[in-house]
Amino acid sequence: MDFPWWTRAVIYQVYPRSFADSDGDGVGDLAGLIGRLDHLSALGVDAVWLSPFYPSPMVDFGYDVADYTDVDPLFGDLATFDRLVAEAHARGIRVVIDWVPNHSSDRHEWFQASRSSRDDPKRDWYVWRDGRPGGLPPNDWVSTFGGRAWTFDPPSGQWYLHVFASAQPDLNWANPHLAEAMLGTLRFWLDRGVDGFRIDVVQELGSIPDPPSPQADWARGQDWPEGHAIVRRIRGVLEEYDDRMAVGEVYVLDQERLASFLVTGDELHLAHNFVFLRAAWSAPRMRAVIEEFARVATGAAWPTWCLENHDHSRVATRYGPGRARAAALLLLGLRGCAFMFQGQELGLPDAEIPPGAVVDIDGRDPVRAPMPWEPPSVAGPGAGFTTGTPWLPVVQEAERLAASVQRGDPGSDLAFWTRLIALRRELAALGPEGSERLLDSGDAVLAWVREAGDERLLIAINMSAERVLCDLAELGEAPAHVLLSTDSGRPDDDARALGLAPDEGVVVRLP
Ligand code: TEU
Repeated sequence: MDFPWWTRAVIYQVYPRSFADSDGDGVGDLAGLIGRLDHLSALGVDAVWLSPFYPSPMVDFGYDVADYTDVDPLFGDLATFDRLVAEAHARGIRVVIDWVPNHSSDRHEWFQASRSSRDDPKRDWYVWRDGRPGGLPPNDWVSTFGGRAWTFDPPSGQWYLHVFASAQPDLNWANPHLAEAMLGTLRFWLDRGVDGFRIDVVQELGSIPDPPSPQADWARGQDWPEGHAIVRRIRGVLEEYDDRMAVGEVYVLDQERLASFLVTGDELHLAHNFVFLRAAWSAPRMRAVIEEFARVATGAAWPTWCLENHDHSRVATRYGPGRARAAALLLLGLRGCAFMFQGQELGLPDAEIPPGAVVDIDGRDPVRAPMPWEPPSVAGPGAGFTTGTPWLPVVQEAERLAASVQRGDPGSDLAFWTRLIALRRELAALGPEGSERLLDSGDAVLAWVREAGDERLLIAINMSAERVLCDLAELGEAPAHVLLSTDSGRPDDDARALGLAPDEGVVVRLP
């Protein structure tokens, strides 16, 4: 059986504003990213996913797209993007880009035309409705960022829908011309050599605001039947090309509905699993989530694991700093595609953002703090991210956690991640060909066996605060070998009656 690249991939999310700044304006850019690609090669990742770099007024830092087929001058230009793809491909790193089909910026020329008059040919490219009597909006939907999901446009006397900020009007996929124009933007980037797309808020696609429905419906979290039809058309465009991949941000907290975008094989290849991302650090809870996904992931569905992105508190803060490595083992030891977020390999916590420095509409600045490449004592307050003033402060721990500091330390988080990714490449049992079987290992320990041919591995993570003796039958009588531990000082001795310190995780070769 042949496994496509994305079934085994480790995909590294770059948030371009915060990765590396080449021109000293304090904001990261594509040339900066090119200059740091060797960090990604050394780490061993298979692909990068770039958050939006399109022209944008940056009301939602690029998730408000004003032109789907260009690069914002802040980040570079199309020639730099082409160079990025070439440089990444030369290193064997694929390039996945973000694509935001649910809404554009209100600065997009399509919306400018749409709002100009009720008779404009593009009027119907967005979702316009009459209000209810008494100056009320068409229905009571609320936006994800708070407040009404409708904004009144006095000149034309109608309301437009926006699931997010009012500067992010929802596109009307029911209009065939809009749909064709959007699908054309996919081909634009596919022709430039991108390997896939991360698709923003898939569950909101195809929302039908008629007739006005009560708010309870909205809280359902949507995954509209029309949305599945739209995703099939998107997949159809990818199928015109070889070997491309679509991963959806499907923000539904129900794994069965999540899997419904995957099982038929003609929608998404992969979908981010927010039930997993939001699960508590507890062995029974994690086991339940992983088992449930396995149960509902029939047909073409393939697992995707992800614990961090640009919207959520980082692992080192959410679970605690001592758990970042064990979380890495969880992420990369499970069968499936793994997504990581820039700085996760450094064990970065959320940054403290002074009230005066908060800029995000939804308060997500702490996870978007710039990458600390070098200690501030050496590189100045920009920590090697910028020679200017960073747009957000770097983490307080930059001196200790900077990439250059960790690179020289075999006991660092970065060294652990690098070994773990290498092991995942090396051992077939950790790849897509390796089966996965969760063990009944009690409330403290999450343990599972990966197996391919005669290669058998046990992965065990102590999620409790106590030292435990993990006396699993799988360990057998003969000595087993610890291939990797989150504790870099642990000897690779006999693993029988495996003792695990709090928050320790190990990969053991079974006899
Ligand atoms: O996020 C969608 C989304 O649902 C988030 O608003 C999420 O609920 C919230 O951040 C949880 O804290 C995507 C992008 O990832 C996000 O950055 C954008 O702001 C949003 O879409 C709008 O495009």
